[in-house]
Amino acid sequence: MAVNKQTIFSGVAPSGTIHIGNYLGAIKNWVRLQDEYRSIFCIVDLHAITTPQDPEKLRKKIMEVAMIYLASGIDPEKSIIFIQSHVPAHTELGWILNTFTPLGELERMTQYKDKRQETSDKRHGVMAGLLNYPTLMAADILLYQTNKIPVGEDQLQHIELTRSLAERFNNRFGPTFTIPEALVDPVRSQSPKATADAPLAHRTSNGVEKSGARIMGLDDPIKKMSKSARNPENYIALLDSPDEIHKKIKIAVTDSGKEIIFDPKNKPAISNLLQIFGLFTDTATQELEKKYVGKNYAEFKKDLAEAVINGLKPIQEKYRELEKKPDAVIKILREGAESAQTISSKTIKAVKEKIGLIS
Ligand code: ATP
Ligand code: LTN
Repeated sequence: MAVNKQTIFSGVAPSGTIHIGNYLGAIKNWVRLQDEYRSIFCIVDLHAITTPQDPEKLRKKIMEVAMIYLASGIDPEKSIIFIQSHVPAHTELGWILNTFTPLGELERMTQYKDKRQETSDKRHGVMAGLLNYPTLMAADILLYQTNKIPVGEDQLQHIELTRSLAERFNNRFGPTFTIPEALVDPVRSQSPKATADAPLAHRTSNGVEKSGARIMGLDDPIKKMSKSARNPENYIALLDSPDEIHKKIKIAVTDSGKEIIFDPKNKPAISNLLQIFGLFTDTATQELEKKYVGKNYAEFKKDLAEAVINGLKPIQEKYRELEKKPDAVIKILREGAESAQTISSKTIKAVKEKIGLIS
């Protein structure tokens, strides 16, 4: 791994069902980026426990996410893959950053506000870990002197918080953290050759504007596709069978009218399906629009289901192979943790010294 490369860091929490939104919004881009950047991909288990988890299921999910990373093409020869709780510096820096984070900044995070509703326990109310989720995420990022964070658009608010924490810390104690930036893949509306650094514009009914990758729920195109959705018809899981995929796409909500056009404001459902189609086949949504002029939703949906099935097939095959070799997967994760430990220990040592702890 060349030292002069910029660093990217990202993670997925092992909770709920990994879906094509996670893949298209995050993991698929990591695979492409790992050649260009020093890449660190984490299974953020300590983030998963900010909402209630069953221990047996959690253990399985952690392995599932690791195998999905590998099956999707994250290559341990090129990237560091590890489990967050294997590197104690994450919780150490997370705690330290908590002592520098105004409560009000955490309370206004959208993800916190949404999850607070869903997870609030009748007797005890909300758990403190849910509120402190973003400081742990900031620690994940800042420990590795990360330059870029490839994530879906829903994470931008957390990254803004990370940046302001880092800036404030640097101002008070001197340069300590690299100030990171989000890397959000744009919708491929014009050219399949678009890159995250050269964002494309996409057409909306009121002109041209930029948009980040956000896959919406199949049952409700106004809300993002979500791992914790109660209704499995909200998402296509990465490990869904061809039959399930056909069925879910068939019953996916559509808009009124018949035209297959990309217009997220007025036709959110069909635009979402076009976006999924485009991302799986590396085709501009404008090309797809042309292809489906005069065709009906049923024909379009049948082709879309085939495109998703074909796109997921190699991942699912690789996953089934990895399932047979859990020891090999654990070995990759242990080695990843060692490399992550080497990098992060330098940052945590510097932080402790700067704030007056004896390290
Ligand atoms: P939950 O809904 O339970 O919060 P999630 O589906 O958002 O979970 P995360 O683990 O929070 O999943 O996200 C993992 C990665 O996937 C992040 O980079 C996130 O931005 C991206 N991601 C999640 N959902 C979508 C989506 N619908 N479209 C695009 N990217 C997404
Ligand atoms: N909050 C993120 C998961 C996450 C993450 C990170 C992403 C935890 N730590 C560090 C990027 C960098 C999410 O996707 N829900």
